[in-house]
Amino acid sequence: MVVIPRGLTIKVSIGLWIAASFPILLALPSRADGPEIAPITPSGGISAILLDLTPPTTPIVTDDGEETSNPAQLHATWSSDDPESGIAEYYYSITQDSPEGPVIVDWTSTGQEGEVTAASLRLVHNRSYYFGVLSVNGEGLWSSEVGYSDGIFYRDRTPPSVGITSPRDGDWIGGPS
Ligand SMILES: [Ca+2]
Repeated sequence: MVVIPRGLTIKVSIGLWIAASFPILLALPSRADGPEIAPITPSGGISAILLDLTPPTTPIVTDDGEETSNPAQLHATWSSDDPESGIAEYYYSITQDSPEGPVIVDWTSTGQEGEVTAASLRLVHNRSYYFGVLSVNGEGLWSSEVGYSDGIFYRDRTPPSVGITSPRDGDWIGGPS
């Protein structure tokens, strides 16, 4: 146990500061995988704050297979874990041609939903589309990398419509006279 005097501000990790307006008992963990647990005990009361100093895992993202024929929507599912503070929020984006390609859906929150159906899209024939997903844990830490799907190809399978303007419907187009 380390006792931190009243009035001190200590930096516990990147981006995390604790203002010691009361004596703080900081218990460093015995676990080998890092200083993730630090109970804080104000004088006169008992409370504990779980500090999560590790980001969530990079999301694993799965789209709907090799190919789609729907030009208007794309769907994907994903998962990411954080055993200490859980997942608070996901963000996804969609790019064309490659994970680094042109953005067709910019970063959008799905809350805690591990899937999305992006609608009102206008996919281009014979192009591939990639979902990128970031996760945020309960401590506000972002996954250190974007997880990407392996891409889904859009192929237009709708036959073109043919409009016949001549002869018009019902026209008599001749025969033996
Ligand atoms: Ca964590």
